[in-house]
Amino acid sequence: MKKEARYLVPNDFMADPSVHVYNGKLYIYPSHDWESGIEENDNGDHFNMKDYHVFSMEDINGEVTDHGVVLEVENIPWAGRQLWDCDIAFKDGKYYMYFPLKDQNDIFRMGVAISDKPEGPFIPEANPMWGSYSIDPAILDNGDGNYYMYFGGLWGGQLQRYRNNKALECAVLPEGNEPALCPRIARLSDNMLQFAEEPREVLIIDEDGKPLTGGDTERRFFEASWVHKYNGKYYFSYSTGDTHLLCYAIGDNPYGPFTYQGVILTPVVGWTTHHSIVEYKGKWYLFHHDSVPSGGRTWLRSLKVVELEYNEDGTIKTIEGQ
Ligand code: FUB
Repeated sequence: MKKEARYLVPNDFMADPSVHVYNGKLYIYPSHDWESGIEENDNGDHFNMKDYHVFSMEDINGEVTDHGVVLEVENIPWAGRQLWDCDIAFKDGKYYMYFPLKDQNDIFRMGVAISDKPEGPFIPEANPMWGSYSIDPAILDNGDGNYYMYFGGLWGGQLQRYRNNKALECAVLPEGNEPALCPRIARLSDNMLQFAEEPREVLIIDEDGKPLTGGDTERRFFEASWVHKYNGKYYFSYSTGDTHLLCYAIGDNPYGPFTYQGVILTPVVGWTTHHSIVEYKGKWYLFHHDSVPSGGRTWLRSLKVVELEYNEDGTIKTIEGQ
């Protein structure tokens, strides 16, 4: 389906939007792209982001307020480089920002920063979360007092360097009929600052119950986890990375397994595709990005929103990215 999308921040480059409704407003937590001069490579070194802004809106067609810089690499005690996609959770009057950042050994870890307000500023903890690795945290508030972090990303996201939560000597990417690498999930501790359990694999299976394979690049997980609930089901959505699709799979509980359903968004202009799905004032929206305004420069991306619709059976109507 071809649909009209709206660019949200035309005067700057923002990507990877995580969107939540707090106090009746939409709050957008994106990555902040900039021209750092680093050459494009498969390791993602050109995504050399150094701060986050927060944006809010009271109406999907209304003004977008920029709340300014809310967290910077230079203020994070354990920082190396590259602030990638973040997400937020609210609990007991505090807002927790979870962000992936390379440490001083160039290893991605998850950090936490805290604020009393959804618009920040966010104050970082002194150390990354114990046992954390890879990128793209997405937090599910399950509504029962439990919060879960989904995470992981291939290639520059370093997930192929781990098995069973331990670092490998050499990275291994499954190929052909080998089971694909899965995103990870861990319940968060009561104080929201650590994992409350060892991260587990989130299985994505096909219609016959078989795990998706590494060679199935049009369907297997690459990065950009997001989870939302619709009609009592859990929808796990993600990017297929090098095949540039946003896909989704449905499960009955936060841990899955999730059964592959189809494509939410066909490829956009730019290499990456990344999103969030949120309900606001009775409608559903897909927030995402593309590189049209920068003339296709993959590291300079622009935020967009488009309405997302379901079929009667709960499947999502595919949206054309271009
Ligand atoms: O923005 C940097 C990385 O690009 C994100 O973490 C990935 O999901 C991809 O969008």
